[in-house]
Amino acid sequence: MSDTANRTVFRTCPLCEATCGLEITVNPHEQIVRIRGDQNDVFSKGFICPKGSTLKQLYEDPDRLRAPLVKRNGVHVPVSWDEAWQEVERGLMGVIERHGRGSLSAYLGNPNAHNLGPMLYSSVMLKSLGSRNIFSASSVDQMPMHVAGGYMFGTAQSIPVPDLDHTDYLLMLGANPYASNGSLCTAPNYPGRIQAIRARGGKVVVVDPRRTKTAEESDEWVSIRPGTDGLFMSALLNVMFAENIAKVEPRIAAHLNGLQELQDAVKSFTPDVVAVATGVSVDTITRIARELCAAPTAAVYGRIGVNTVSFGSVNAWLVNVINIVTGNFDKRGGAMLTTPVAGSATTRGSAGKGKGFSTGRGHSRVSKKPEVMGEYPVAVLGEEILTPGDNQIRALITVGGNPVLSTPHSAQLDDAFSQLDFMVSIDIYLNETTRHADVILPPPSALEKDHYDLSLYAFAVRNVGNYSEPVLQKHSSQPDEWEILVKLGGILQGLGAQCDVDAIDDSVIRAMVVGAVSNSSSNIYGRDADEILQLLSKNHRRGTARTLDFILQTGPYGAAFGNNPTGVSLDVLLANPHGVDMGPLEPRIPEGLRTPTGRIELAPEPLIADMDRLFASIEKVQQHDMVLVGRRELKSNNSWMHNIKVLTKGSLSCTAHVHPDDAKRFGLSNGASVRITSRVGAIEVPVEVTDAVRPGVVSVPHGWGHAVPGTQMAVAAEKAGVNSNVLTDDKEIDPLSGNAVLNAIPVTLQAV
Ligand SMILES: Nc1nc2c(c(=O)[nH]1)N[C@H]1C(S)=C(S)[C@@H](COP(=O)(O)OP(=O)(O)OC[C@H]3O[C@@H](n4cnc5c(=O)[nH]c(N)nc54)[C@H](O)[C@@H]3O)O[C@H]1N2
Ligand SMILES: Nc1nc2c(c(=O)[nH]1)N[C@H]1C(S)=C(S)[C@@H](COP(=O)(O)OP(=O)(O)OC[C@H]3O[C@@H](n4cnc5c(=O)[nH]c(N)nc54)[C@H](O)[C@@H]3O)O[C@H]1N2
Ligand code: SF4
Ligand SMILES: [Mo]
Repeated sequence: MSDTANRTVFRTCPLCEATCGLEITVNPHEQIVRIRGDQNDVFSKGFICPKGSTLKQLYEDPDRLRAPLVKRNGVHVPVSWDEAWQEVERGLMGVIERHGRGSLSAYLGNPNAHNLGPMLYSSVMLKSLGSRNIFSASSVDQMPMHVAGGYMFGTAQSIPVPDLDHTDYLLMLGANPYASNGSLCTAPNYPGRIQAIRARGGKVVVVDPRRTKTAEESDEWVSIRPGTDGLFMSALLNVMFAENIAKVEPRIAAHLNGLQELQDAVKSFTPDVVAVATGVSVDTITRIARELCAAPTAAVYGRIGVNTVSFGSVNAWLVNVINIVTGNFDKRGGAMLTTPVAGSATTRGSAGKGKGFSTGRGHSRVSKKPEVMGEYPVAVLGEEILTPGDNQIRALITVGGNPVLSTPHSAQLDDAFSQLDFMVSIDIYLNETTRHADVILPPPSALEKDHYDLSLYAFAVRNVGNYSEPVLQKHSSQPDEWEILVKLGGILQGLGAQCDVDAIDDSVIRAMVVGAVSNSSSNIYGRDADEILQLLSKNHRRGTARTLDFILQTGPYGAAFGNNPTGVSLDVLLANPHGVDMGPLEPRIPEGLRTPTGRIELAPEPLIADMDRLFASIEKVQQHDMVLVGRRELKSNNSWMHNIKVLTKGSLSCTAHVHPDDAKRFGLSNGASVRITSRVGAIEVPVEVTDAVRPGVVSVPHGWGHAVPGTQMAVAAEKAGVNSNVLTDDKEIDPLSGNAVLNAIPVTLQAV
């Protein structure tokens, strides 16, 4: 290849959970010529969606921040990195002096799960905070799955994944992978994998209040009343026990606690008791229960629509329970724990037993919500800032999050942010949230960072690994995202704006190595820590690359620094730019368990206890009231990709979907506006009358509402839409996980 030729590089797409491989062509001027699917990617095999190629537009977006911004007299102005760091030190240390560390807080948003730097280094910043006020997008998303998996199998990461590629029957609740491309089931070309189930003679059933594209492309759409999936699933179990068709595999039964308690807990949930409330007929419930038990293999999968509701944890638990009780857990074609290449909590420690899972190490100050996974529910962030008293939150650090659009009662949160003493945001845009920040620290563009999907591969339908080096060189003054987090950590530790990032990084990796060589279940137990550190630091490796190499080498397939010469290391991944594939998911019970009993807990006490509240909810269903649900669209990505013109062109998608019967009832017509009011707020939004939503349900997507003063997203401002989280209620959370309730919100409609 001559100097003037284009070069081709491969990089995993960081935008959603599907982890598609991209083939990126770069010209000699270091400009992106083309991005398309990598045909040779071991996992995605060329599949991409319309967002994948927009990494180019994101990189080139003139609104994407290239320099830190500091707010001066209410206006954000670009400054040098040195100036920005001094401002951060002054602000944070000032708040610590005046109010103590209990007044500090941090919020981590969704992109962190897709970014190697924060995956490996946000803990440096969070530990240095010295405050329990830690929040993240997990509590507007998947926290119930961590809680259910934690109680049942022993770690928060013990989330079984539906084995899409081998199952004969997929029951999907509250998920729309044709739009989302899947979640906590990493599966590039999820739609293709669904069609493959059908092509091999299997069946796909979709439970959703909306007739989504996924429902349309499946065998059966079960239209359910929002918020009632717990009733529906309890009734499925009730039928299975009543008809004696439940069949736990003997291999699993040998490691199971709580079958009788479970059976007792679902005894009152007969199909006829739940049919009216759920809107699903007795016949349908009974038939689906029988089909699940009769299928050679089956997998139940539930996501956003069953997690972000009042019974989120119960729902996540019932999904796991049905997989176990139908004989489909831990078996090919069922729901399985993964064995990720980089390892996870499910592969660490001693096999088969652990310290288990618990919540409530601390409670939030104002409304006493229990800690879950080291965090408090983001739904209480607003009240923690607004309620005076000791340890009232005065300073906030956001990392790749836009809670002003993405979390409940967002008008209150917006107001709360304006009252903070000091705020720092690590973000690529000046948007609805970061406009409140005193300092914004921009990380490099995705194309200028290295990448490995540490988080998402832990929930993938195959055990794969793929590392991407930066595609483009970043400007020499631009710190990497991990360096920003480490520096922030150093400042919080009191080391000052001039602190030595490399020295902190060295101490982080040293602590990891020292921990591993003294841990009898590590594959480098007993080795010399200095020797390992030397091997890790060859080629002057540091930061994300070095830490990832350590994690890979000490993972389940790891090279273990020579102990396993054919094992995985960063060098192996560098030599395999299309990824490595360790094969399909394999059974892991009992070795994969980390419960204190060494058994699967089918009936954890906190979940069984919540069944009374579930039963009581039957009475509360109001037949004629309207409830709000969300929806995702393929060309949108939560709140932050609306500044990309190729994605937002065409008709505005921020509309309220209303069934023709309801349109008639409330005098609404296509294109006219409807006023939607909830307990906490009201929005006005254009109506789209469609029978793709069930009567009694209004659907508005989240992540819109951009035309806010003080932001810098010119394209997004042209098609601003409205913020649906003005309607979601900060006082309604799933009590066990603290997860926000974002679906099944009681609302009233009024023609405007
Ligand atoms: N294009 C695109 N892809 C994305 C994202 C995006 O914003 N855009 N976001 C990413 C993120 S952060 C996530 S977490 C995943 C989420 O991925 P999914 O879980 O697939 O999320 P949704 O597409 O919102 O699908 C949720 C479905 O639940 C339905 N629903 C609402 N309430 C209920 C209910 O009470 N019961 C039932 N059964 N269904 C209900 C909704 O109608 C909707 O169809 O997607 C990821 N991928
Ligand atoms: N009503 C309703 N609300 C919802 C949902 C719903 O279904 N319905 N879904 C919920 C879900 S599942 C989620 S995950 C949350 C998401 O909630 P958040 O994570 O709070 O919001 P995002 O819209 O993902 O915002 C991401 C932010 O990260 C910035 N960013 C992008 N790339 C990078 C990067 O590489 N580094 C850094 N540092 N910043 C970056 C963006 O500019 C943006 O400010 O929303 C939740 N909110
Ligand atoms: S499906 Fe997700 S990972 Fe794949 S190209 Fe689209 S946004 Fe990227
Ligand atoms: Mo999410």
